[in-house]
Amino acid sequence: MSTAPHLRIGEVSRRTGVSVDLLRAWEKRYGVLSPGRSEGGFRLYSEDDVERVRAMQVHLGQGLAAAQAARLALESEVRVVSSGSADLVSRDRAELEEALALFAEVRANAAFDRLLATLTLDALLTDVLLPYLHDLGDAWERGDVTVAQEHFASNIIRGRLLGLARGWGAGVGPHALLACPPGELHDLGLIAFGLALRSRGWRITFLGQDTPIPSVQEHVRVLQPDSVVLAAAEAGPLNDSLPELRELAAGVPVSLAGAGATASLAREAGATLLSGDPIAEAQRLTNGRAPGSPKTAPGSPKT
Ligand code: B12
Repeated sequence: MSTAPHLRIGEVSRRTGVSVDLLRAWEKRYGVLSPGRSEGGFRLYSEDDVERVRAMQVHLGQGLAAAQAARLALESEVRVVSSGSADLVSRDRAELEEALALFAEVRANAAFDRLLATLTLDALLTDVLLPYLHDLGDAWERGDVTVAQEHFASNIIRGRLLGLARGWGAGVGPHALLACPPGELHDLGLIAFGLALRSRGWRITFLGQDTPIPSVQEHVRVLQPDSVVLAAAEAGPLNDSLPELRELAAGVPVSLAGAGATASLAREAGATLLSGDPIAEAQRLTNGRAPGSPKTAPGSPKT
């Protein structure tokens, strides 16, 4: 990313949900932030600083000690794509696609590892995996890819994404409960969304595919998430659960997402619509939260 410093510390705090005091501590103790100076002598921070703070939150959320989390956050800078590595990324993306089509699990995982080492998680999802899944569906529809190839590829990707999700239930950030309604098996977008929320400091409870809404409701009472997000690739599963969705949305903020979620469905359910892609919506949900309240300050107690 490498942008010129232009953000005051309050803005970094607002974007990441980490308190100003804690940001200062991370800067002083670990060098996670490296500010420049405005003409007036104020410290100014860059988008890279924001990325490093987010990486720090992810590592803390995985239970690492602060010093170790900071070291990894500093190392993760190499994951940001620079223009020089764009060729490398397209080569690895092509390699991943070819390996998946050939049922070559080891090759596919190696290409995935290289992509993961080069790209931020947001970029891996937005620029590689989500477009790839989309293309895969088109190829399947055209008959260029068999059902077996599609199943193999989506299962490898699902496994890798859930591997990255390990520990996403830990931490003290806002809490999102994610599920697909009954009959819905497309949960890859929801997993991507959970990962994007996680890297923005959220805590995730993931119920996955085909979840009865009354069962979600039963556990919402105890888990008390800040947000429940239900995703579906087609409208049917959401439509079929409308009465239960209405009941759920009466007690907790509910959002509907995925290609099956429409504005009218969301209105009827008393839910909000997340109509964008998983990464953009994770950012929007995060921005929409008021900073400062105890449940909305990801990362704050750990120093
Ligand atoms: C992988 C896959 C499967 C896997 C799912 C594995 C899994 N664990 O998710 C399996 C094999 C189970 C499957 C089954 C079926 N599938 Co399918 N599948 C796909 C495929 C190839 C990728 C889906 C995916 O994950 N895409 C990645 C997501 C992120 O992209 P997206 O779906 O376009 O979503 C966009 C937005 O809606 C949004 N979004 C999506 N989810 C979320 C979640 C949140 C929280 C947010 C904020 C945003 C968001 O982000 C995306 C834009 O970036 C798509 C092709 C495609 N075009 O997507 C078909 C596709 C979705 N499947 C389709 C069909 C028809 C089926 C089956 C009915 C096939 C069959 N005859 O059995 C079954 C239905 C199963 C069921 N009951 O749900 C159709 C749906 C057509 C439609 N909408 O009318 C598609 C589009 C293929 C096609 N071109 O025809 N499928």
